[in-house]
Amino acid sequence: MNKLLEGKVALVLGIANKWSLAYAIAEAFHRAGARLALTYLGERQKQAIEELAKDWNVAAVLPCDVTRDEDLAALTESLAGNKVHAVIHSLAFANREDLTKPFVETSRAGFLLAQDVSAYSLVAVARAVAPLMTEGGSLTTLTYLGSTRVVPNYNVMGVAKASLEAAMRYLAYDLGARNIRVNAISAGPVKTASARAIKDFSSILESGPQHAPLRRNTDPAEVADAAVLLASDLARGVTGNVLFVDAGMHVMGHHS
Ligand code: IMJ
Repeated sequence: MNKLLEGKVALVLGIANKWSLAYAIAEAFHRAGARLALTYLGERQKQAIEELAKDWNVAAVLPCDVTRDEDLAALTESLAGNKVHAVIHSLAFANREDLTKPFVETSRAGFLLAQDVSAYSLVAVARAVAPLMTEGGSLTTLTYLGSTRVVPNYNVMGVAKASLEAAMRYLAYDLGARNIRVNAISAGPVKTASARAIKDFSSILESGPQHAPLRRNTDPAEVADAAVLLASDLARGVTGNVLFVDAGMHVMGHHS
């Protein structure tokens, strides 16, 4: 592929390990010529991220717990002096029990935690990074079909993703005046650390090959290539969108 992101600096939040969608995206951004800034959650992750990133052109590896305003302020401080062109927001969290019990049992605290980490964080990150995006830019978040359709067990995360998608649209409106585009990629099921923990995930992965229009599951590299597109000038007219990268699964109403 040609160097669609040559000369651009991209901030990627949400790499946990090499199965993370954020990892596939960072890798594709590197291949497309971007310089990367990466964040990690907790000191334990620092070494792991540095190891994963060792072959990339890395401007910074920074701690960032998106629920802490201090961390976001420090992120802005650390990156000051760099112009940032692209941001990938690829993180979410809900209590494990809220992804197994009936949704009606969701506690107030569990609901608010999922909203804080998975949806409000996009607003907080946008506000922290927008001042550095002086040449315009692109912010891309990751979402899932459970935001608009009921996917059993997705529960409180579905509500958080609905909130995330709405926040994405309002941010697209606010930041559009500064030529900052905001979009979401709705990825099909991928076996990441976030998905592995889910019961019956293997049966979910059987659905793609049988029922998706492309008759297969989603490859992280396909999500990553779509993220390169959205961050690139090829997508200069694209903002406020949810782009499905799911082998077409979202079009199905019923299957035979
Ligand atoms: C998650 C739960 C239920 C069904 C699910 C998922 N399906 C998919 C996911 C069908 C694809 C993965 N996904 C899209 C997520 O957004 C996962 C978020 C998540 C996962 C965990 C597991 C471990 C934990 N908290 C989590 N919080 C959010 O403790």
